[in-house]
Amino acid sequence: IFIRKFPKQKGDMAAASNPTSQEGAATSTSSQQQQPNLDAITDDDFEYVDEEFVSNYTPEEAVQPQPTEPMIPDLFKQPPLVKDDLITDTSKLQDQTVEHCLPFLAGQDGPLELNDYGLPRLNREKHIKFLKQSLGPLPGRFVGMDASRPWFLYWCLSGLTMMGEDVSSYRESVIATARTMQNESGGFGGGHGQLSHLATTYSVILAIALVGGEEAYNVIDRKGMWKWLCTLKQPDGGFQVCVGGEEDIRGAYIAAVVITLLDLPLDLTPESPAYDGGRSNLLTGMAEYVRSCQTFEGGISSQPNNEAHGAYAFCALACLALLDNPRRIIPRHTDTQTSRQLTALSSPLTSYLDIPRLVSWLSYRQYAPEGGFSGRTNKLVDGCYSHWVGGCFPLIEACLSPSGSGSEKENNKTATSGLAAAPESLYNREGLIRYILSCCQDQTKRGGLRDKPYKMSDAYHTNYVLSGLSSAQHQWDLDSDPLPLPEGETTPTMAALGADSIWNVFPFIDDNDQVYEDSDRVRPIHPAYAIPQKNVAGIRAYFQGRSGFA
Ligand code: FPP
Ligand code: K
Ligand code: ZN
Repeated sequence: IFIRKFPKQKGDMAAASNPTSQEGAATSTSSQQQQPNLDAITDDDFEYVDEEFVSNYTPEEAVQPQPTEPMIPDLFKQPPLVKDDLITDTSKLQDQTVEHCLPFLAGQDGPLELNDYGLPRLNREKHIKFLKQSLGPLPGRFVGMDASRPWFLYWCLSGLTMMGEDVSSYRESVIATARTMQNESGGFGGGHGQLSHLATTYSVILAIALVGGEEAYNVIDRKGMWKWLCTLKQPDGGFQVCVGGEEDIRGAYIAAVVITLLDLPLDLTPESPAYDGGRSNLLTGMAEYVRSCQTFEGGISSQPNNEAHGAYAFCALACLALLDNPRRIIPRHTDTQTSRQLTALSSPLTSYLDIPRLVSWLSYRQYAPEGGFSGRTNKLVDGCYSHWVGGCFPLIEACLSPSGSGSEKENNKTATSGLAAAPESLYNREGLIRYILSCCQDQTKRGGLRDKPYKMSDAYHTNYVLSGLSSAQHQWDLDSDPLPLPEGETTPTMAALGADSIWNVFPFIDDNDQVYEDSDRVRPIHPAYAIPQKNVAGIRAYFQGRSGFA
């Protein structure tokens, strides 16, 4: 039996229980009816109603409590109450963005059917159709995106997978396409004859993992990949994104993904710029490189001394989470009391980020009333940061939670719903979900998801908005404690210390704040690889089975 909460309006209750009360009549203007004072609603105004029970009642018997208007908290209905007096181009754009978002947040985006909380449903059919179309031949104006063809594969297959589609029927076409993109010198380019790049290599490998199957895995030239990665490895621990290209934190994250998914040998070839006679390997100095990208703001930049940006915060956390157990490697001791509390579980020698500062920076990324995240200080909300910023929280929450909290949660099932009580979050999940469902869906027949209202939907935003929705709708628990590091080591030089971490996932159920129906929950994806756990397990199992380059 599903138990569901219906909000009741304070005014209705007062009128029903005390018909002689003048108070309601005297103060109730029509505009107040449209805008009930939500602050005046207390917990007593909510009750559990058994839907089955209600539906078996005749209308005369049952007064079915219905909200008179969608339950939208003021936080998501009004411009910010505290504002800076300084007016600049930046502040004007920010104000304009709020003006654009408010009607969508208030459920006034056309004649849509809204749920009790004022939110449109996830328009799966339209988004699925949009992604399937984006996988097919694209019009001529997309010629500039030619080198991004592998990205389209990943974005579309990943988005479809999260919405519950079986993408194995794309296996043959992914195999044929990937073959043309692979270079003899290792790695994948954006198309036939294009230079290998880590970004295109990452998206081809994830696309292969998503369609799955030995024939697809077998396309990857592991030996070439290993040699190529060795030529990208730099003496300071990081990776260039292509031969002679820039070294940045995307390179480090993607290298960690490729090394662990393909179970590559870690030895460096003598051709590697980082080769030092056998003391260093592919992982040496990588975590230090990640640390060097944390900025004065607490966020992470693409390279040391650049501006902190959400996309790089995800790369940093996910990279560390693949190198070692996040509980050990992510936090770093500092002298403040908060830091001591937050890093109580970690060892000072082996952890790499100042988490209190990073959490502070990440928290500043979530805006009200928009509810979504921006990518950097003084910039605008954008749906894709639902993943780049939102995707940081499962990694941070997991590394700060006590070990084994997943199984504890199972035992704490509440009697009424049979579901786990919602733990606290480091960000406002309701706000993000409101932004995604209200502002990021293209409700025309085009479908797809987008940056913000009045922007065009595209495959990139469709995928990353859905990834962000997925992380907001799930709770991840790291179920493994750090294994001891090898004798004398203070830094990860072994693959799989992190990639082997066991993660448990639960639907995030919040009895107070779940503002969407369970049918609008998308599938979970691995917090660091950003594809489902079963696809990670499939490709890893295939390559772990082979020693050397047979
Ligand atoms: C700014 O764009 C965007 C960046 C500085 C970084 C973008 C990088 C990624 C999205 C992904 C990197 C990760 C991998 C794994 C390849 P903008 O100025 O248009 O947007 P903004 O105003 O929101 O900052
Ligand atoms: K942007
Ligand atoms: Zn974006």
